[in-house]
Amino acid sequence: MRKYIEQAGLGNILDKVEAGERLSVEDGIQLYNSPDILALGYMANMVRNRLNGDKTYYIYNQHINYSNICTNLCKFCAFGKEKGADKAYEMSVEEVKQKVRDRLDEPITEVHMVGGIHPDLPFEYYLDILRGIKEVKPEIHIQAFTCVEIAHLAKLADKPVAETLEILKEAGLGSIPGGGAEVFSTRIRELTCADKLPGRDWIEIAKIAHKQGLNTNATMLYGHIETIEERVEHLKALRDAQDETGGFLAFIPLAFHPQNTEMSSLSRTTGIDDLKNVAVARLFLDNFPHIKAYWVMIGPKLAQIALSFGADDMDGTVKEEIITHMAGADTEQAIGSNTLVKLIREAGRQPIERGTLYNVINAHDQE
Ligand code: V47
Repeated sequence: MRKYIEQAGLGNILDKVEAGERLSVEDGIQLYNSPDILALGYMANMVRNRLNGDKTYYIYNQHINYSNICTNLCKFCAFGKEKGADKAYEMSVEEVKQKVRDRLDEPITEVHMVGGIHPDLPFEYYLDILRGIKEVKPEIHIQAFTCVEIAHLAKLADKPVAETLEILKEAGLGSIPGGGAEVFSTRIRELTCADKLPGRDWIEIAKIAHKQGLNTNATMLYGHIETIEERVEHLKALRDAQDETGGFLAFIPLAFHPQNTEMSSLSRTTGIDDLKNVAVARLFLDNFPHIKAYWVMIGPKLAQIALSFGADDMDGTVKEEIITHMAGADTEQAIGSNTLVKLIREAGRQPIERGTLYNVINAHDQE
């Protein structure tokens, strides 16, 4: 394989990967520019095996999107709606609780809850939905509110972010999902989401959360108008932040879905670009323990292949996905845990049902 990788012009990077050396920004750009997906995959798989062996994680989770009413109205988003617009909705505290109650007979261990930047819901609402979920299912882990929402909640609470997080924690918040990161570049943010929290503030909030003992995830929305340099700059910012705090659990590359967005003239991402984003992330983010192949966005079949291209986590059962489906996703809104186990096993890996913080729930080794 060395000869093959050298012929692909990536011998210098293979040397570093084999020696466990950190890749430079130039290396990241070179990897993205290479069309040789097998060379990238081989190297990413080497790192994946070094970090996680054959272990491949999934979670029994349920997504709840409490409201899509949003003042940001990002151009890449089909989910966010202006208040009063057709398809705008907001759930009452009781409706959020009912979503959890409806699935009490399922072994769900995590609620993943995000929403838009709502113009007038009060801070108490957010505390009430956290408390409400815990009331219905006290043992559940709530992973909720992106760093963008946390910034908004701190404004509503009129308190510093650290203090706001403490209040949210007391109400039931367990960790923070990775959404809202998009691409940190100011150029991209100005063109696609000018009203959104700036990239450097997103990172700042993630770092504050880590210091308050809350783990977070990180994402990158790729496949629209960002350049390769901007992708690597994004990954570098995450790697630098992780060096400081160590609080990120997983990185999730998010494939842009154009339908029903203001960027609908763009086409969908390709399989090669999807795999490349997994592989480059695994190679570049040497301090991130986990890379997710999010089946909702790239489809279960490609997510399965991605397990040999650097990914060690398939996310979970999800139950009711709305954000990507409003933007034209053709995957199902949920997937059975048996299907996830089968996909993982057939990829020659060990399925492990995990909790949010990667605690092992079922290692499937008695089967
Ligand atoms: O924040 C919005 C992105 C995110 C589109 O933390 C779009 O484990 C594609 O963050 N096409 C929400 N993506 C999803 C998300 C997530 C999903 C799964 C796991 C985790 C985790 C996080 O989806 C948004 C935004 O970045 N998004 N519009 C679109 N048209």
